[in-house]
Amino acid sequence: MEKRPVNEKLELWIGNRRYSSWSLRPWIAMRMADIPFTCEVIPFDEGMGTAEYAGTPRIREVPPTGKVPVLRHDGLTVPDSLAILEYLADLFPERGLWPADREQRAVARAISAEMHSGFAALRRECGMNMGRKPRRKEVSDTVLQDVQRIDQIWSEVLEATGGPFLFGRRFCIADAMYAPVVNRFHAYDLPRSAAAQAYMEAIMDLPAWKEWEREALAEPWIIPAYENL
Ligand SMILES: N[C@@H](CCC(=O)N[C@@H](CS)C(=O)NCC(=O)O)C(=O)O
Repeated sequence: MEKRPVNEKLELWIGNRRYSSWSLRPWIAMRMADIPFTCEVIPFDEGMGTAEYAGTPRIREVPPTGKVPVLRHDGLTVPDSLAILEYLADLFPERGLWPADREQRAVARAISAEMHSGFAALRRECGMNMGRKPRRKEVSDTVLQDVQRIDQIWSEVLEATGGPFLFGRRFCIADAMYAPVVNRFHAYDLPRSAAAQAYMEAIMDLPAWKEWEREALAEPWIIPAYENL
């Protein structure tokens, strides 16, 4: 069996909590699994122009990909939200980051992969914004197709597992992968079923969600381009 690394200290680098959807994924998974970690915000460079951010923005220098999130552990640098979540599942097998049931795990992995590689229109037109006052946005047909597909995924798995989370009573990686979409559905008041609404409420009621939201609203960085979507 693989030996557990000696150094248990985990460091997560994230972007602006207000906008960085990919950062929310590992952050909320670690909170929900009660994994201790330190967290550093590396703000996006857009619209900064302040003395503090003069020169090369740290986001271009620090993460190897020029993007966040990044996990650092025991001399290892893991970029990419899904790769980080997989690494955490390996490191903490007892925390149930993936469902215990093999078939459920296969579905959880498939819908996580679908989220990671898909839904480009929704991501482009309805960026995550923790500070947006919920108001309806008229969206393109392509976005509506994304929204309907996500609603279908949520409804089918919730019906099969009984909720309140996608795979039952334990928050898992699939929930973390879809957490930013919960904000998008809410903030842009996108059309959704009662099952999707109940799921969104379960996620937005979590103390971890409220902690992220509180810290997002306390940030000094407002990026007009993201506010005017
Ligand atoms: N596939 C990567 C994507 C990471 C990504 O695009 N991060 C965005 C923030 S949500 C970023 O760092 N953008 C900064 C930039 O492109 O300047 C992941 O899942 O972590």
